[in-house]
Amino acid sequence: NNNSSDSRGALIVLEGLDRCGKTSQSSRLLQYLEGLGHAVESWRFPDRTTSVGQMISSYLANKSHLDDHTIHLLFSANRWEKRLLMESKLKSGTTLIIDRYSYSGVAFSSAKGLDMKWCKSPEMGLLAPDLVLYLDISPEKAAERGGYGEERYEQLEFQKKVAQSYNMLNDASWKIIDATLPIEDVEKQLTETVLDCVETCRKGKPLSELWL
Ligand code: Z5A
Repeated sequence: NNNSSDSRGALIVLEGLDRCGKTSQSSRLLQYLEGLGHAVESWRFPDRTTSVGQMISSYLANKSHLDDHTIHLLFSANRWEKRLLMESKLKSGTTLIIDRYSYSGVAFSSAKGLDMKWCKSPEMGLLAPDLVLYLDISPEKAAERGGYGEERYEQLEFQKKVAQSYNMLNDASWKIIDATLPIEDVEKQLTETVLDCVETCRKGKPLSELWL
């Protein structure tokens, strides 16, 4: 479809272990695409600003305790509460760069021992990313980056299990990026792939839903 008013934005997700550099790269990608004149926004999950997000935030800060299934469903609900807005932004032509999404939901909960199939089910019907950029780094190397903070999950043994879970989620929309390189080199690996994806979506690639 060549009618530019029909062209949609791309749904681009950054995933990876804690300290892999997602936050740094999402702001760089935002600036890069804005610089080229694209309509683009950067989002992150958990979105701690909603009431569900505040429950998640307090759990992550170890200020509240929740059953593993309960927190899993809250993370998912936090994505569902943004689904309509996400779809309307994409359809109006805005590209979204998202720091963590359903893959984090499944990888972190299944690393605790929850069944992976069960973990995937509440994600069904959310919008599927056009591109998942997995910032690949070993848990040991990630831990060297300034050390871990105080939040739940920021422990080496747990991050190793998360890495194993992520390995099982890799599908056709994934691109594995070497996240151990200097920040500028990681960015270079990302920009070309992202531009291709934005272009493909602009040309009319249909939106689809999780979970394949
Ligand atoms: N979680 C979940 O369980 N279920 C879900 O559904 C979702 C999430 C969505 C909070 O996420 C936790 O929630 C998270 C998963 C779980 N727990 N963990 N672990 P969050 O997004 O709030 O927190 P985070 O993802 O762990 O983010 P982070 O600390 O912001 O890390 P980052 O974004 O990957 O990295 P960064 O801030 O860009 O960089 C970290 C440091 O490394 C910083 O000092 C940088 O300057 C440095 N850095 C970055 N890139 C490089 C390179 N290339 N070389 C050297 N140093 C670098």
